[in-house]
Amino acid sequence: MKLALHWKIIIGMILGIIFGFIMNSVDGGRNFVSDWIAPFGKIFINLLKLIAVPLILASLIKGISDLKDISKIKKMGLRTILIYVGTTVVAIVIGLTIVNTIKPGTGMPQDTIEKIKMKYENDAGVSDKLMKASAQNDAGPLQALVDIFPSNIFTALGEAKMLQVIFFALFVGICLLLISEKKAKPLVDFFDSLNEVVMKMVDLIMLFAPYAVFALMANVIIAFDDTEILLKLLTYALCVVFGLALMIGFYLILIKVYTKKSPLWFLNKLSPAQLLAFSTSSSAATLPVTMERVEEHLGVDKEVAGFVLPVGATVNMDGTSLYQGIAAVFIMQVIWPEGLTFTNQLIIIATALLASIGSAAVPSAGMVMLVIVLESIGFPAELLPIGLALIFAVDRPLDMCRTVVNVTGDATVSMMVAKSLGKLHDNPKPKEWDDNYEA
Ligand code: DAS
Repeated sequence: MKLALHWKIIIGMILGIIFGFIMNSVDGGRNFVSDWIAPFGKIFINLLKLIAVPLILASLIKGISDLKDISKIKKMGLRTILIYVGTTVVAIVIGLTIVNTIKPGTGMPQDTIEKIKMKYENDAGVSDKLMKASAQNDAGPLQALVDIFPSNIFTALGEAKMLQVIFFALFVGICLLLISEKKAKPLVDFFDSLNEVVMKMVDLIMLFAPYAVFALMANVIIAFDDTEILLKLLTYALCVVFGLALMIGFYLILIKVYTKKSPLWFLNKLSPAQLLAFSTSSSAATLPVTMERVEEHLGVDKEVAGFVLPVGATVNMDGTSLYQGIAAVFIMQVIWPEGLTFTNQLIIIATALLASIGSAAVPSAGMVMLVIVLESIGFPAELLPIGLALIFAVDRPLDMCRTVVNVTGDATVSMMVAKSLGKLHDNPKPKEWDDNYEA
């Protein structure tokens, strides 16, 4: 019986969680997982990151040169950015509504705060996030704009600077449209075949996915070492998960109303990418699979998917924005209630929007940008370590959930943009070789 890929990944995930809990309860189990199991998850993520940059380059250059019409590029770019900003603002407003209604941080017992403070305030993970945030702060207001333009394409490719790779690919694609077809053909054909090759690499890498997800999930489970604190933060965590679920519902409404496609069909076809987003907590690592699913199973044309998805993985993080709205207000409810003004909540909407654009698509990036959001409302610097400590214990599972929403949001917007440009194909047929994927 041929199991569809997402069922194989789900089975790998469940077995990995069970194995992780078993290893948590035996002597030396944690070390065994981190020494002998976790590396297979890291290999898988490395392989996905290895092909992300060539895939973006190939699909974007090939896609843009297929557009044949530069005005369509402007239309696609404008619609993409507008819809991305719109969905991100909706996400933040949902998050703020939930956290101000449920008030998960109000009335937290002082001894719980002290216990969390003792355990996490000086944790290396917390100080690492504070350090990264201050590095972002030192940059000038337009640094994010300057960083889009590479001075050396090989450095941009080598360091996987997504926005710089996207800029370069757009630049090359547009120039291919501006030169004679005869001169452009060799380069277009090169990137066309490169795209085919990299897409095939995605298929081969995905054969490894169920085993890799087993390793990734086991490694996540062994990191949980304080269930008592996890339980104290349960209300906060459930607020985030509930908000993220509402966001998925919002996307499904957009899919149904705007593209007239069945929401269940959409989820079924996208699920392998969502499961990887959950397992890896990285939109960047998941990007090649998101692109393969959106192009070959959801019917979005390459030139739309090749632009909207890499841009989305870099600048559109609705799950992260929603989480930042909730986390910022939760922290204030616990240790800085005087900051809970309406004006500050409006500032949170603006800065969480900008922060999600600045967040890298890697695990726990959202927590680094949360510091920027807190500083924007004048949160006392001396309270920042405690603030991050309060949410640190549950950040990884929440990161896994918000990354799923980030990826789902990008796929939703790519379908809406494709539909608006007449580039959304009905009943796409994955390549006959894809017997790992359901038809
Ligand atoms: N893990 C990030 C991502 O890859 C999201 C986050 O940290 O909030 O999308």
